Amino acid sequence: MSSQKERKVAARQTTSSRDVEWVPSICNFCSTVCNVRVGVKTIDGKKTAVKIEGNANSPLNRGKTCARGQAGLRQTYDAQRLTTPLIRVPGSKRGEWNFRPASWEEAYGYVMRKLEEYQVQPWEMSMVGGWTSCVFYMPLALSFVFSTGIPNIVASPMQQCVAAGHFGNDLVTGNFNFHDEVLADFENAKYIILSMTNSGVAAASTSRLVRFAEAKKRGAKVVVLDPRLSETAAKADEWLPIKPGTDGAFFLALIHVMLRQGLYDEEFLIKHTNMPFLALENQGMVVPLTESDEQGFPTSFRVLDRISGEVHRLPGYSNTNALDTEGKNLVPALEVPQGFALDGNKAKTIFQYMLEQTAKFTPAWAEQETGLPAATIERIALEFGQTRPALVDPGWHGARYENILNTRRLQSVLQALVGGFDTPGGWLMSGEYHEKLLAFLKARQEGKEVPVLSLPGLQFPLTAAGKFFNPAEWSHGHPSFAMAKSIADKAEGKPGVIFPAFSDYGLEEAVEGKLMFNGEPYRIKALLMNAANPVRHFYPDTRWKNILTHPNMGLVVAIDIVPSDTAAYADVILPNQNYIERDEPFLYGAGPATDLALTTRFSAVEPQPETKGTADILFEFAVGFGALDKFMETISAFTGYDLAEIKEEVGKATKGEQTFTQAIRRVSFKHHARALGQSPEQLEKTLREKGVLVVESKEKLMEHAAICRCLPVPTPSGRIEIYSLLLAGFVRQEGYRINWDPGLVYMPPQLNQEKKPDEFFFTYGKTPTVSYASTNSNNPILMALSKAKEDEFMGLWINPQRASLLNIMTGDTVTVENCLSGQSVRINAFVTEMIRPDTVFMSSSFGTENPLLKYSSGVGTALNRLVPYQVEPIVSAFKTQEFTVRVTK
Ligand SMILES: Nc1nc2c(c(=O)[nH]1)N[C@H]1C(S)=C(S)[C@@H](COP(=O)(O)OP(=O)(O)OC[C@H]3O[C@@H](n4cnc5c(=O)[nH]c(N)nc54)[C@H](O)[C@@H]3O)O[C@H]1N2
Ligand SMILES: Nc1nc2c(c(=O)[nH]1)N[C@H]1C(S)=C(S)[C@@H](COP(=O)(O)OP(=O)(O)OC[C@H]3O[C@@H](n4cnc5c(=O)[nH]c(N)nc54)[C@H](O)[C@@H]3O)O[C@H]1N2
Ligand code: SF4
Ligand SMILES: [Mo]
Repeated sequence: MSSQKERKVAARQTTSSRDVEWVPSICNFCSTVCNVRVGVKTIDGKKTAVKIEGNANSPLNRGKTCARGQAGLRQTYDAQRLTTPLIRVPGSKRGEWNFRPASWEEAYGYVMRKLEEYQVQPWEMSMVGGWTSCVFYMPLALSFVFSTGIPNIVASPMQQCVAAGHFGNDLVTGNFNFHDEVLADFENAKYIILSMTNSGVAAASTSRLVRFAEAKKRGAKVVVLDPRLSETAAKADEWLPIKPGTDGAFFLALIHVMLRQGLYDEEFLIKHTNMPFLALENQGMVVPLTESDEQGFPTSFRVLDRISGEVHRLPGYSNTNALDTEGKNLVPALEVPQGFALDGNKAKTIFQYMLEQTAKFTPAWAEQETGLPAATIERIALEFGQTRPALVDPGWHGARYENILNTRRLQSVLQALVGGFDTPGGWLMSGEYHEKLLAFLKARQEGKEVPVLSLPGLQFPLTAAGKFFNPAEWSHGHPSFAMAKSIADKAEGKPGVIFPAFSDYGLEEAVEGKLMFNGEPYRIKALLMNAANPVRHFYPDTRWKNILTHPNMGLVVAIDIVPSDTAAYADVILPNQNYIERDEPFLYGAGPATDLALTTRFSAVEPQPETKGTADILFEFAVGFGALDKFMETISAFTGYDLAEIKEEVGKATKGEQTFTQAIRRVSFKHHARALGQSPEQLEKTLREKGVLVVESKEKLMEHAAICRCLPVPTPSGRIEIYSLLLAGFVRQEGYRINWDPGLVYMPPQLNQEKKPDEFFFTYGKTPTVSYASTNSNNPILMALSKAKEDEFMGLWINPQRASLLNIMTGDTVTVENCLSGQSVRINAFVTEMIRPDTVFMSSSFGTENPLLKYSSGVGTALNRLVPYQVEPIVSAFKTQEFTVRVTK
């Protein structure tokens, strides 16, 4: 579209609001997944989207959207959109953008030929996906790889986002917040602490922001830990400019004070956590006294009953410590008397062990670490411990320091001390999570298996990712390349990674032919990417450019909407229907909404004629690989959908009577309609009208499905695990390392503390007007908003104290050099009091390279040109701030 034509469409789009039809959809600009409605008008005989608004029926975002969501329809009409398959011109290099338009048949034919030419074996391929692929196509992606024998998926919301932080939360609570099973109930909390988070709440994740705004209105006290005055910190009652990477010390000091002053919910700790469990010293570690079954799951624990003064056995998996294995009522003691012994061994409770472990973490100690005054830390501990309900936000983006898993775990422990799970003003589990947990517990009782995708909380990743790690799960005997790399590391005496789920760990070595497995090279020769932009979103950019341009890489396929920085490195680009154009293949739970609700997207406007849905592309590949039957069987096994129904509907798709997307969507509607006792047509009608169907309210769910009070959680013990049994398992498996200490420990960030005046701690974060660094940056409206705040949004934040020493003023171009890796970037300075003097900050939202993206290309500085490849040893999360930088004018 010419820009004149673009302006004409834009002008028409702002005319009268009559004759607008509203079609429900789900925003696709960030993983907050707000429910929206798309206003559609017929212009020149063509349905055209003219407005996007929040859906007022949504229990998630309550009718609101952020600027990015509202400006979303610009993506649909982006003049740079991919509208036809493209094949790289022979003789050109990857990265040059030299493509010719092709038909879908040609594109598929090209893919099949290349796979044959390079003799690509199933394990020599990897899928690569962004959060969109994860949230909307997980059932298909997992089924696709298992039916075609591909043991590799690299997923961008893991290593560089949620994997480490959320795993820390999940170890305590048993849920799986990676897929958003927790929503903090800000609006009912009276005291809120937020750490290392900004866009996850106020800048902006609408579903949280609406609740946060309500909390502010109701007068909750808000404390924000952030080295800079972020959008969220600006709305706080207290901004604590903490030294980067030391949040764990702050939380430990809070725990220290609260445990000693009795500022905890005693009944909750006694009943629903493992604090009263009796533990023994064993090889230098304190471990709870358990019996276990053959698989190593605990079958009993011991506690000292306060009433009888006797030791009782508790059932292994349960939500409560108030009943022993014989059903007798107990009040377990948090502390046992000095000299207490069990079977001749000195024993204490986990609570007492935690008191010992935290003894040194005084506010005065934390002052040394965090740079925050001890008196402030002490006061906040008292305030937090005495105000109910008090809430510490679980946090969202992780991947900054090796200690992030531990830090987020400590936040969860703090939340446990105030007993704030599934209670007003606490951490509320999503409706979908409650539904899964109920079904799981029922199946467990009946000795039945649960479909993988319906497993609640941690059970899901442990089972699903476990399949990728186990060579025996694959007929060709290869685990994922990431696990192969970890096995190779250990053989060389290096630590490796325990749980490299959906990770790119070892990918470069596999492409270069340097990764060995069972005495042979484990190669990766082909990549199939959907909604992924690793050249911009993985660290560092050069690593992925090397992977993509390496001569051993036989085939790169990218499914995208726009010519992204990564699509430029593909051999074949397949254009996707965009989010307002497409009917999705499934009904979904409404994100972290606390009501149990169903939602989906409805096609609002005609898709670009030559674009396809992701499901249909996967279907064509499954057919091409001769794996359709297995694909259908796996979808059924993973989702619990009826196989006969899948076969019937997909049969029509193979005959060309409907698309594969339509086929699976019909099965999905039938499946859910059956459960609701209504017809699929009725369900579709309701969803088309409302966009969201609330199946059971939060209030109802709380009556019979609240975690802890009513149901055990998916931790190994069913209790909230302040002492982590999973981490204790890592110690048994791998030997001790502080990273997996099952108790309460501090891991300082690995940062040079003796810095010269031009050396700084490095921090980054997101911008309210941009999602990630690419999803919607080529949007003229959003770009105009970003440019209106250019200094603040695109500049390097630096405090005037240091800036004046270095003779730097706002607008000056400075070089930022990574003191660890030597990588360097140029960026304009933004001199401001809003940041600690020893720290600089930059936005992670800019630096697009592909010149075809005319509004965003060349604007700002790319974060991943400064961050080296460094990962931590539990989930291979990136350590994106674990270095200092030198700033020169
Ligand atoms: N530099 C930098 N890197 C980051 C971040 C950052 O802020 N800056 N954020 C990190 C975080 S928190 C996360 S969660 C990840 C997110 O990383 P991703 O999930 O990869 O992020 P997106 O930008 O949403 O998507 C990547 C690609 O999907 C394309 N796309 C968008 N919509 C669609 C669609 O409907 N269909 C298809 N097929 N493609 C689509 C975009 O054009 C883009 O090329 O990135 C991480 N890495
Ligand atoms: N506008 C916008 N909103 C989004 C997204 C988006 O791309 N853009 N993406 C969505 C996604 S996928 C995610 S993961 C979330 C991410 O949302 P968040 O997890 O909230 O991440 P950021 O917005 O990057 O905020 C990080 C904040 O932590 C601060 N910080 C850096 N280091 C430290 C430290 O050591 N200690 C402390 N206390 N603070 C530190 C930074 O200054 C910054 O203000 O946002 C979601 N919402
Ligand atoms: S927060 Fe904004 S961009 Fe993210 S899903 Fe909601 S409306 Fe879309
Ligand atoms: Mo993220």
